[in-house]
Amino acid sequence: MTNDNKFPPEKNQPAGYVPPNVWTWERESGGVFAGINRPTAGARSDSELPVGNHPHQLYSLGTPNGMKVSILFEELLEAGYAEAEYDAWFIDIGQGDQFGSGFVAVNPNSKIPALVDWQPRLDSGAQIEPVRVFESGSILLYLAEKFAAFLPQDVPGRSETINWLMWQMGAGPLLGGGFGHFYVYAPLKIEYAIDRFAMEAKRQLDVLDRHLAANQFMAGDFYTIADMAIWPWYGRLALHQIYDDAGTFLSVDDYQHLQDWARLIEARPAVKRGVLVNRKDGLKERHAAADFA
Ligand SMILES: N[C@@H](CCC(=O)N[C@@H](CS)C(=O)NCC(=O)O)C(=O)O
Repeated sequence: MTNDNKFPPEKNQPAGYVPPNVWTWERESGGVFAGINRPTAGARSDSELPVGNHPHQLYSLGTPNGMKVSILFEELLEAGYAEAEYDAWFIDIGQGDQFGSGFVAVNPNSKIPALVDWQPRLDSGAQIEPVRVFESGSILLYLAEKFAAFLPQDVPGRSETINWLMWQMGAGPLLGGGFGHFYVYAPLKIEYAIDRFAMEAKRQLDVLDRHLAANQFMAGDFYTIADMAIWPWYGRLALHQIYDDAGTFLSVDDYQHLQDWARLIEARPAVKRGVLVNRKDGLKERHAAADFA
């Protein structure tokens, strides 16, 4: 790496820091989640995952990425798809549950949410492997296709739904890993980083607001898995429900169409249940509809 006068090291943070030629992991970076971060993948301990009575076994936590899937399950059940019953198990990412061998076998990327579907084995009657599904967008698509629900069957409607689903999967890390990390979790406030990601977060909010000015839902006239992917992040940000006072910092109340959509989704009974799943302050585990009582 060259350091000419345009980038004097004394302007770096910390002052004088110059990236070495080869990065090595010498110490934790500090801040929330630093204790679980390592530069390597794979299992760190031997532990099996629990399996309940339903075909769908969800291993998750009530974060925005986790909520996407529990909201879809609750929407499917609300719409009368009784075969969408599921067991939702609490994965404590702060304690490193995602690095247990059982979890890693389901998701080699060690992130919630992860799903195991035993239905194909039950249907075949043979000892075939259950289907593993990881990445929240993949899980939403898998379930929407399995039940032919919340995903339009016509080509334009299906494409528009997947457009916005993929938009969320690509945009979300800039909001979460970018803005959220530097605004809330980083052990020091870095103006450059916060400015960069606040700018991007606001640009994304404007993308949504402009789209929702002309569309009731993300894919047009119908509520789909695209809304379920986007709402836990951007809807809840608009409603001041994530990242402390980030809603104020980003002036979320200015995005009127986003506000209307966020409230519309929040009012759905299945969404109200879905956000409680796998939360210590909600329903830590979910095995039956009666658990919500
Ligand atoms: N792209 C993934 C992201 C999932 C993700 O980042 N999950 C976080 C919680 S919201 C996690 O499990 N973090 C644990 C870790 O990084 O070790 C998805 O959408 O499923």
